[in-house]
Amino acid sequence: MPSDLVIVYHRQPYEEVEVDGKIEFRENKSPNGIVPTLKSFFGRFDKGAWVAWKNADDPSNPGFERVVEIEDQHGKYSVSRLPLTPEQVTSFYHVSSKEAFWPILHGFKERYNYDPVDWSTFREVNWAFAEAAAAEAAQGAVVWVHDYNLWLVPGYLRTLRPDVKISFFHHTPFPPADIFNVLPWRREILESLLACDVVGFHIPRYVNNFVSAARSLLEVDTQKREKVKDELNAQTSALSEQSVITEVAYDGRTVLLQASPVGVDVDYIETLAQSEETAKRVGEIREGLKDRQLILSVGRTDYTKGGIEQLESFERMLENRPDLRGKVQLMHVSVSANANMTAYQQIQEDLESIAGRINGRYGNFDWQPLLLISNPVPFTDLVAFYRAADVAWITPLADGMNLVCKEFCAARTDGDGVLVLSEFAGAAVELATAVPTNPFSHKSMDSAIEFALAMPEEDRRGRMKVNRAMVQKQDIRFWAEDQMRAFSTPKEKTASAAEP
Ligand code: GDG
Repeated sequence: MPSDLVIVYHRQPYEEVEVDGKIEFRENKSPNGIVPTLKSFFGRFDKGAWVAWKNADDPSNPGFERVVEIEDQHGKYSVSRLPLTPEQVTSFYHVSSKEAFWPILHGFKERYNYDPVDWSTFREVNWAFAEAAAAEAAQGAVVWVHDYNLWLVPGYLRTLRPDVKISFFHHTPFPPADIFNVLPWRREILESLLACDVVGFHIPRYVNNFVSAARSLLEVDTQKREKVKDELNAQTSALSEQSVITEVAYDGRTVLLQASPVGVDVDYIETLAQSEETAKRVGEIREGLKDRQLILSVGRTDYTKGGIEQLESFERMLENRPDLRGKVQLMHVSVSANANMTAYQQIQEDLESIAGRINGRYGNFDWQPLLLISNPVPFTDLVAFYRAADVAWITPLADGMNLVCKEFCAARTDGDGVLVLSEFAGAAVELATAVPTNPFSHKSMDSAIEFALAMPEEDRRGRMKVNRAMVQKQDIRFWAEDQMRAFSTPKEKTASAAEP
């Protein structure tokens, strides 16, 4: 049966586990993150489908089926799994997406690696995703494509299925034209994106960057500009925009541009944070701290997340503020999603080396200043650490949104805790009362963390109240509703047509 919502995302929406020699499909272990959120959209449509890839030569799964039917808490949906060879995966994902696009999207021109990109493989893989989506989509269906590694899918899909509604969401930043245009395939990428009905970004700044890139290469007409909603421009000092372009016309079509910040599942996190088990765990953590202040940092091991710069700031603090030695503890959770890539291995080595130096220089029998955690922490534990921390120190050099800082605020049902947040996280546009910091400046990094550690309780609570209100308001459901409005689904249309 054709589907009226097709989600095209490179990752599969479940985990495969082997039970008695047979493969079973299970709900992803991590209840946070974007995958469960995307799946929850299926409940709003009559029939859903997901398109992902699967390693064709995976020896652990000889019974590989191309399309599987899944039934989980979100309903019934089918998953098309494109069989990619290991060479295709390396070329499409690790080389083109991670070595070429990722650094450019985050503004790291110096890390951009052009030579190994095999553009024909990138096109071939994107074409396969587009064909699979076209095969699943019902007449007039919504096809929702996610992230830069599928940049060419909208253009291909538009030629295969002119009838479908195509929406594309960027989870990363979108860089200014002079950085985006470093990509030799810039025109092809932009033309593909302009074949969409809707192109979504987290914040207005990325929308305007996209328009400036499109204008620099193509004859696009700006149709409409709107003042940025107050809640998205909460802080006058935030790196936001006063107004945002909401529509462009290109090649006889109108494309809606949307700034729609992804939120977190506040209800779920609050329930976890208030559970007895969490309270017990928080008690244990605090007891282990022996009255020390806990600074918590969580992020993937990636140069964009600013882990090295953060540890260096912590080292400077211990050097310059002897009075804080023995009084603070930094827990730095940095988990690698691409441990097999050289760039990420190097960061891991650098983190370990700085952590060793800090602990070697300042630690003693009673106190280890820095705990570096490189293995994933169960989400329930993470929430307990969010609750137990005095300060969440979230300092990416560039980040599309950053959900960790929102999870931290959601978990603080006690109303306490300080958030120090990089100005270059998309979330900084929303979280007006976080302590802002510029991770490229030693002075700014060092003063922000010291300011946070010394903040009086009244100020902490006042700031947390404002941030929590924003995280609660613009939660994951808020984002979902925003997306649904842009889709204007056939099901919703039927429902509203039936209203008196
Ligand atoms: C991309 C964009 C954008 C981390 N360590 C552990 C763990 N995590 C979870 C966090 C959070 C998620 O991973 C990280 O989300 P972020 O949003 O911070 O970052 P990216 O992975 O880079 O996500 C980003 C996002 O897409 C959504 O559009 O915000 O800007 O780069 O949920 O909790 N979870 C567990 N253990 C860990 O050790 N269980």
